[in-house]
Amino acid sequence: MRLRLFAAAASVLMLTGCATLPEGAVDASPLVCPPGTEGCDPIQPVGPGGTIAMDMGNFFFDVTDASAVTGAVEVTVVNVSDAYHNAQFLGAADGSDIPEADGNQTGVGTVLLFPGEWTVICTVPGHRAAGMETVITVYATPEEARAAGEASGAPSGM
Ligand SMILES: [Cu+2]
Repeated sequence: MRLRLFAAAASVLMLTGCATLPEGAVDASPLVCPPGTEGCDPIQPVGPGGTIAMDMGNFFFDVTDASAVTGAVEVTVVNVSDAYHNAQFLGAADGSDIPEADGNQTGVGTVLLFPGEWTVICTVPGHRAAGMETVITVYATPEEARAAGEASGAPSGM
């Protein structure tokens, strides 16, 4: 038993021992891209976009229209409660809005989204934990969005 432990420890040492840095790597620093420099602009989704609409309240999101295709997506949030709420798409591309609305108001924001499944939360402390989290799918093409809408029987809005 003692011998086996020693062997395991030795192999860990050997593994870490192999991770020697190449000469000069210690002095290397991350590439800095001055904004606006060619080839250094943030990667943005390209596509027709589309719309997402959802009700939000204490403490839920209820998605009423999700026919979004990658690109600049117009997100409408209808606040059906008395309190402020918002809808942040976690990981959305640089330049995205966080759609928000005061109590009993409607807000609109543009969110830049790649295809995929997006987690949406309310950023007011405690609201996500209380239930304000949902997942919305953004499709790669209008055809894909339409097919998904037909498959689910939900109106695609397109
Ligand atoms: Cu909220």
